[in-house]
Amino acid sequence: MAVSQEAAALLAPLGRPRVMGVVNVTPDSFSDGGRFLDRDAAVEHGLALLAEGADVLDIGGESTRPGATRPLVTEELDRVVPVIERLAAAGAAVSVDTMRAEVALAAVRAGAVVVNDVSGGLADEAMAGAVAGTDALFVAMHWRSHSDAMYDLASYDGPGGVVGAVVGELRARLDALAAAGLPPERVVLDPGLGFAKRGEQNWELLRGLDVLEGLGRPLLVGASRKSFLGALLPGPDGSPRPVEGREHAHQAVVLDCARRGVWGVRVHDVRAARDTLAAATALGLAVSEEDA
Ligand code: PMM
Repeated sequence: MAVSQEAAALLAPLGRPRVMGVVNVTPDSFSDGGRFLDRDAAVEHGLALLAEGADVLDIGGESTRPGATRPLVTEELDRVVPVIERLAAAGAAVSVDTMRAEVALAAVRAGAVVVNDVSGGLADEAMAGAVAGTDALFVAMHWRSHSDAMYDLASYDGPGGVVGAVVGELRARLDALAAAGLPPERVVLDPGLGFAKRGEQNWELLRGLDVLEGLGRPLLVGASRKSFLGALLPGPDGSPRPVEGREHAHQAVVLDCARRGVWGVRVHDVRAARDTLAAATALGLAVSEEDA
């Protein structure tokens, strides 16, 4: 199926990265601490992010934090579908952050125009075919396993190191998705910062984004609040900087994404990202991916 007009509009050149605002509807997300479990609060948070300039809202009902237990499908549906319905009705371009085909389909019926799968279709073999039958975009993130085992798989000893491995595995995802009926034109790629990557490997990936751009698809980058930023900024006792103190370093990443023509940044602080992108644009640093 071809993508919807709304989904196609999300791929049009904009001259700066799209800002995807995170709305976690989970009791245990490390960064929101469960504050938005309540649906009304999640909708309110989404509307606030929209008012701050979010181009897309990413609604997720499963925490991918290491050690988090997976919700039942019914729980995940119950968390995300009502929130998506209300935010889509309010005019937001909505993305659903899920690894489950059943949730993706219900989300698209509720108004989502993007399916953001951190496993790139690997966690649920029905995902690619299910999304192929809709008119939504698909975000395929680099992923090696569920969070309980992902750090055991954070070794990248082949040629090209972590960048070479991520490029090769994302290329394989593009091929597998196409074989399931989901062509590359409908896919956005994401290096999956923090997912089976240890501190320095995330910086290598960010420095190597131009190699990922060689895959010919728009890129989404999610660095916001992640532990590699905390590890960059240790306190006097060597402990990582807590989540709430990582935003300034994150904005340097957002600026670099603008300079490189990245398609989107997935962020918690939408206002900060839009401010950085406004300054990047005024400085002539922000480019569309075609011009990068
Ligand atoms: N990171 C998280 C969740 N979903 N989706 C994409 N596409 N890329 C990411 O980097 C990503 C994601 C985990 O972060 P959170 O717990 O702060 O939402």
